[in-house]
Amino acid sequence: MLVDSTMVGAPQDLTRATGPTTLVMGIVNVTPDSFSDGGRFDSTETAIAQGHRLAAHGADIIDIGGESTRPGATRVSPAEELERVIPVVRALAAAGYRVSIDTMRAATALACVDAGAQLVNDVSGGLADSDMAHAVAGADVDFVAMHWRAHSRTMDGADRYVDVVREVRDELADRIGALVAAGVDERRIILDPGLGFSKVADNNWPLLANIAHWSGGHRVLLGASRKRLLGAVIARDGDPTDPARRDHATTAVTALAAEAGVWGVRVHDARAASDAIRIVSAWQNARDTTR
Ligand code: PMM
Repeated sequence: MLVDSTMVGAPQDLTRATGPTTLVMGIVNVTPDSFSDGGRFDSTETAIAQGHRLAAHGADIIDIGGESTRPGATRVSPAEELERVIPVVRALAAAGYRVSIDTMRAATALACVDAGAQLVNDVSGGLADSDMAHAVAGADVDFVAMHWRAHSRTMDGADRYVDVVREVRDELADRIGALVAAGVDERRIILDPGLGFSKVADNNWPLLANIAHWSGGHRVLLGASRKRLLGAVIARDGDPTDPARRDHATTAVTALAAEAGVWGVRVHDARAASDAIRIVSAWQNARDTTR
């Protein structure tokens, strides 16, 4: 039952969402070397099984990538990237899930759209491959344009900012300009601040705290899951460098993102994210209907 906001005081289900809620994008890295889950899903079978698991745990979108973007990573060949992702995209799209392809290559993106992907997630926002903007313009897909300055081998050397919020806003605006000039419908562009990409831990927090200042009303995707910015904050006596121990911190970011109206969160633990978003919705609905 949808909540009627005029029924203040009447018995009603305050826990159901009345509007769009933050989407959960579950991560499937078909790679041997991603920082957080490298090697766990690097066979076609384990990757497909992980996609099913994420969907069962509440993921709205399954994001499939075949190239690690961890700092220092070397690139895989286009052929190898395709070989890793295509069977996984095909199987999970055929299962009825909304599939996203995480790639910087136009050819990989197009092949995956042919195989059923509905969203292209490009961590370079179209910068790494000059064919990407035209490819996306001709395809019926949403496009995630992430803030990015350099490939993994050199990105840690491109992390100087005077005003990180303004610079990310301006650099994303350049990307939007180039994409729209190539024919991409601006409404199909989703912006991502690129947490951890060419950013030391402290560069990320102003971007999270000031989403409205750089997103310009576009839909926003956040990829904080298990990243170093979280490890830097929660470090105690234990091992702050173990990404798998950052899931509670990730869930805290998800709740705050949902409260801020973020379109989607890209996470490893779909169940935790989905739970957090439902809790935020219940809280918001009670606030909206009983005030
Ligand atoms: N981070 C990673 C990979 N792909 N895509 C988007 N849109 N945003 C991100 O922050 C992002 C991404 C690297 O993290 P992983 O190794 O855990 O996949």
